[in-house]
Amino acid sequence: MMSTIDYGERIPNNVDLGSDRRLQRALESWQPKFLDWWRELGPVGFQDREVYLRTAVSVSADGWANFDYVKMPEYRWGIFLIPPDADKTIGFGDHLGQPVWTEVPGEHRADLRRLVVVQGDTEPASVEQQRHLARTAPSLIDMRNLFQVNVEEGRHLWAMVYLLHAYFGRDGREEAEALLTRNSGDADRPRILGAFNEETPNWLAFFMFTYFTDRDGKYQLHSLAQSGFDPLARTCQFMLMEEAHHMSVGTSGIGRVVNRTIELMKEHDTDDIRPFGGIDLATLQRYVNFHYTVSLDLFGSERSTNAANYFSSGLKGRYQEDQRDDDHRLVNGVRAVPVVEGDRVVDVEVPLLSAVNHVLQSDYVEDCQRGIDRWNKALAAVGAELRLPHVGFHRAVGSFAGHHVSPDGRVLSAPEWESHRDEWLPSDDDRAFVDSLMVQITEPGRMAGWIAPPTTGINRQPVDYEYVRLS
Ligand code: BYC
Repeated sequence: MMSTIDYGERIPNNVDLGSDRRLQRALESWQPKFLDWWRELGPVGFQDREVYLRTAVSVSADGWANFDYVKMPEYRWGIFLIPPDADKTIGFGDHLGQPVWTEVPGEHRADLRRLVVVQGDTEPASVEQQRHLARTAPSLIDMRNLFQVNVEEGRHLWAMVYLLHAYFGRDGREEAEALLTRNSGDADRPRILGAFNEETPNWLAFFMFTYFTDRDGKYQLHSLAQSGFDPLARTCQFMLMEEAHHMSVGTSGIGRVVNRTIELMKEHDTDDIRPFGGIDLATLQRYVNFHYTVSLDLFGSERSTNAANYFSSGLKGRYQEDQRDDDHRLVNGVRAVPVVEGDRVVDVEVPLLSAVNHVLQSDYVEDCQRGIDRWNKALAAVGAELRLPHVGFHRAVGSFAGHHVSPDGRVLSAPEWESHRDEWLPSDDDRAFVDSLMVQITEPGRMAGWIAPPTTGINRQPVDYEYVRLS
């Protein structure tokens, strides 16, 4: 197994693709379809511009990436897995301690294919959702970050398509085709998971998406990185190295909006900064409420037999499974999960194994809170704060689906909840206002008025570097 990446190949890879002609040919016939999809549903405009992008050149933790100008359609999308470890054993479930699988076990084939397809489906979906954003990029560095995220989501699609082609035979190849024919928001052929059919209409939504929804990606990838099916684990481990940047785009993006909001509040001594071209805190809070809750839905039901089966079969573990101090089988434990009883939210105890989605979701909630805490440190200067709403608020999947819970956790009647909708979630007016602020800024180093500059540039370049060459 090679661990360096061969760029002489049509498809860069570190899996010795050249030694398996059948597989290589299958992937080479998928490649033009991917490129057609990229041209048709990838970023609108700028495809012939040189963008300062990161490309994976090795899988070693230090220095795995190279930065240079590339035109997006010429990006070297490839297949990169962390090298195998011959002594590796399965870390959880019924097969605990047995050697990891290098092929798909027949009895787990359908479940594994489903996990790979669901994961793969989100990657091109996010590119589709974000395709119009360059037109209103608030700065050149933001435009570059958008494109970086987009090409890497494209690479994550490659990662899943490789697994489908290499390990799932003919139905895998069919699933790989279908990943390009389902489209975000399409009435007949939508993407699989709810949040990936929502629009990402403006940059505030983009930063919220990269903070909240990409963070679901982090937790799901971590769980799959534990998988007993080793090729899946190894590919997810590498994807996580790329994913970190996507979340940092969200963290720093929201942080910069918050900083600009504080600046305007101080300058004009008012909360009502809309007349001065800033995003007021009430609007920011509504965007947090929306993106956080649609992302909570991505964890599936708090109680899930699917998730229990994935865990006991060794297909999908928990976040940092290897660092958890328990039996890694979860056959005896119990866990309190929230449910709605009458007009109250109460905890009920359920078998731990059935609650692994809830375990993952809770780790995610804690992680989301860390960003909120950081922004609140800055917001203390104006005596304000942002909050994560109650986990039951605005939910379409799991215990709270069909219930009407307020952001502070009260169970309401449908009409009462509806009467507050515009206080709690972005309203048409909010969206129109945020959209009205969106202007494209292309002069290096300059920022749109609603967002502060980032503190650092990319790859130690200055903030005013020409991250996208427009001429
Ligand atoms: N929307 O037992 P349940 C990322 C369905 S993001 C629509 O509750 P389970 C990224 C479910 O399919 C990470 N349907 O859930 C981020 C099932 O249907 P069937 C993506 C949903 O199976 C940003 C039924 O409801 N990766 O990488 O335990 C940019 C009952 O299911 C939803 C993964 O998700 C929903 N939200 O868990 C780019 C990892 N939720 O079987 C990329 C792989 C549930 O009754 N996926 N349903 O027809 C999984 O592990 C699981 O499929 C889920 C669901 C966690 C998503």
